[in-house]
Amino acid sequence: MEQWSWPPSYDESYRPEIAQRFWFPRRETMPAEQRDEAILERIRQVMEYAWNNAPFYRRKWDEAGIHPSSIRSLEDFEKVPVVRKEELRADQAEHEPFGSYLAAPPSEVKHINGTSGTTGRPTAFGINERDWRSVANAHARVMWAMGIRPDDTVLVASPLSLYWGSWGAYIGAERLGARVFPFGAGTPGQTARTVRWMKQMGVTVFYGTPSYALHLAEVARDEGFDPAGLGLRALFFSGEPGASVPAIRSRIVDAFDAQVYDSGSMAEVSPWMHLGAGANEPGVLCWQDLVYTEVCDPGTYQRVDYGCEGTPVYTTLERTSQPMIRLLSGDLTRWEAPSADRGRTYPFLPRGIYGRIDDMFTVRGENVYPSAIDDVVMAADGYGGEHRIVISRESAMDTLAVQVEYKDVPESSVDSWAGGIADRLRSVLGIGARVVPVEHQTFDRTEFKARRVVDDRDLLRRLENTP
Ligand code: 8LE
Repeated sequence: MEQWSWPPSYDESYRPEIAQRFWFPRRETMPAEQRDEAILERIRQVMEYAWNNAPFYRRKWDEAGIHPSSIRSLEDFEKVPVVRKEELRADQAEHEPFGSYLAAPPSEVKHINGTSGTTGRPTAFGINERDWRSVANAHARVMWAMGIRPDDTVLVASPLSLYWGSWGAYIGAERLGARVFPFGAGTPGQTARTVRWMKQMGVTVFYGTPSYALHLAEVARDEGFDPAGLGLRALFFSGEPGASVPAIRSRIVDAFDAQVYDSGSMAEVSPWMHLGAGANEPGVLCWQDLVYTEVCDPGTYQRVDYGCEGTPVYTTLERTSQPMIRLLSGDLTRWEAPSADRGRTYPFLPRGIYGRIDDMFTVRGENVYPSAIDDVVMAADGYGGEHRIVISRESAMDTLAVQVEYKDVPESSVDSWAGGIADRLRSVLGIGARVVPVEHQTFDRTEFKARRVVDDRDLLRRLENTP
């Protein structure tokens, strides 16, 4: 039985036949224009609900002269002011603990999660039981599209603490009837144990960050296991770019000999996995009936045309505790029109989310995102597993060096090996960079999200002066 209501309510006993491709065939494959009509109606309901229950939104829209009843088209909706993460943080500081954008009675909040960031005031996610269940149902649906089935054992290999990503994967896997193995990540020495447990428990599906999967593969080899022999059928990811970055993706596919799926958006708009694509190819789908995604011009916050680049702005259509209405991500992506050829008639992000607006730097007139450098560097034979992008924004023009670990490169060829990467950076990205080879295992590995960009003038100067 297919459901699509406001407020959301799901038949918890429903599960498609194993061979069925779509969890909810109608919602996933209906003509996009028809879905957009239904979404418009749903947006009005969600706005009405937020207007009546969350003072944050009423204040914000009052100031902008907007009332939910004035939204008559998806173009009208583009005039609704975006919500920035700083606003949520400030509102929560003023209206502790969950902010005045909490639209449900505080007594209904049954789960607390939060932003995983280590800087600034963290924001708390107060989640009621209804939202917890609709997230579980949504994730089950998206994971079903990744081919995950009840006979799978799903390893959750991201921290099981405040981080919504891990809990979303957990409750989604549980809802679709799979076996869930919440091993987590982040405790010293845990990775070697993860490898052994994976084998012992017959894990078939991995969830975590791309950086962590690559680290896990290295540790498995050090422990004497071929990662391809661990028995994984699929790995799905969120949290950082990687699963749609070709060189990272192929490193993961080659290491584990398994299918790789990208997914993710922002924890605030969980189900964050609403972007999971349905085929073993890079890129992600925007499951618009769960979280309505507009790829917008970063200056006007209006939708850009299909084919163009912009920043995703998210609206939750199934959240009742802290609804997010036009939350600005600050990320970057390019979107393509829905096409029936993809099976699901959702807009498509062929390269996933590939950067953040504020991560961009400019080297000799070229705009560069760290993930583009990752792609070039990680495609090199002899890449040793980690690298650092060292930039300086000292002058109008940023300057750049890349420290790259090498492995199995003869000492006598290391310089020409580095020169080859510098040439690739110049020809592929059009940027001149100093490539500094460093030994394998120079850099720490991460069990969560990688931080490869170092903004450090002194280090850059030292590297530039290295012979
Ligand atoms: C490229 C989505 C989730 C729960 O896994 C997550 O990481 O949420 P969080 O901690 O709020 O971080 C959101 C940010 O992580 C996004 O704004 C984006 O910069 C990055 N991100 C998440 N998933 C992806 C991603 N970047 N590809 C992804 N698949």
